[in-house]
Amino acid sequence: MLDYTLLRKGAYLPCEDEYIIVGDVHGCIDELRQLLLQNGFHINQDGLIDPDSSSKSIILLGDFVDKGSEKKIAQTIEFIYQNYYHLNRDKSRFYLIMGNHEDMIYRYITNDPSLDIKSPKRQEEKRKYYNSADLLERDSELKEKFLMLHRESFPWLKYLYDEHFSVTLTHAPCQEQYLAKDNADAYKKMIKSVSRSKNPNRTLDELIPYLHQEAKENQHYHVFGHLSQPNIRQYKNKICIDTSAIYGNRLSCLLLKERALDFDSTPFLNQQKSATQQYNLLFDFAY
Ligand SMILES: [Mn+2]
Repeated sequence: MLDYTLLRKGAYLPCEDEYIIVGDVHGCIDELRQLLLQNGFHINQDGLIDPDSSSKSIILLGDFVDKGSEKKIAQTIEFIYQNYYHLNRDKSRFYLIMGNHEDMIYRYITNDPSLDIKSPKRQEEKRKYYNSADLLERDSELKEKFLMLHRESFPWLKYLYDEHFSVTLTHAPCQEQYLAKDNADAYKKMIKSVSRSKNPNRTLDELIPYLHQEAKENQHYHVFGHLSQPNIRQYKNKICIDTSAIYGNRLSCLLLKERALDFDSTPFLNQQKSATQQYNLLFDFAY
């Protein structure tokens, strides 16, 4: 079991700030840098973001590790680590949300006794889905940096502008009864939803019916990643911004300022081998 008491509690974001909220990076460091550059940030030769180059705060929606090449995952962790402490020196400008991959990597590299790490099944899973674990086990400095970022991650963040407009951010979609709640059960649901690979014959809308059933025509948005999609998927107030960068598609972000949502994205830059997947489309119904 992950000790959810170690996880930071969720938090409310200052509404006077504006935000760039980036979906699942999975080692796509070149695309992350490009997305920040095209949104006004300057990055110096040492990889440091100039805090005065943009008034936006950065939020990563979780799953910045795994799937990418080891080299790119290492660069991603270094970039996030150095800029996390650099940008947050005077005030909060960089936030991290916990993804299921950060959660699992943490459990592997801290030898979570409930994981039964030595079992062939776990070893196979580690090799197949959690390739950052091996890298961090070989590089103790990088592992320390990852552990510090893991400790800083939030299960949820909420931007509550007024009674008509709010945006709740989590890594995975979840039922509203768990959304922005602070207990171990809710954290689990906000970090990971039902596995698609274990349910290959069911559509995503069948697997997580609560998402479209609970969707409402209002401006209390729930924005999440986790379910890699070919494009940004929105149904009413539910929005998925994981557009499959590491699968060779695009890295996307939500831009949030006052009562307005905007979106941007950048294509996969082919600086590493892309992963493969079959799209299982969210909100794949006529509406
Ligand atoms: Mn995920």
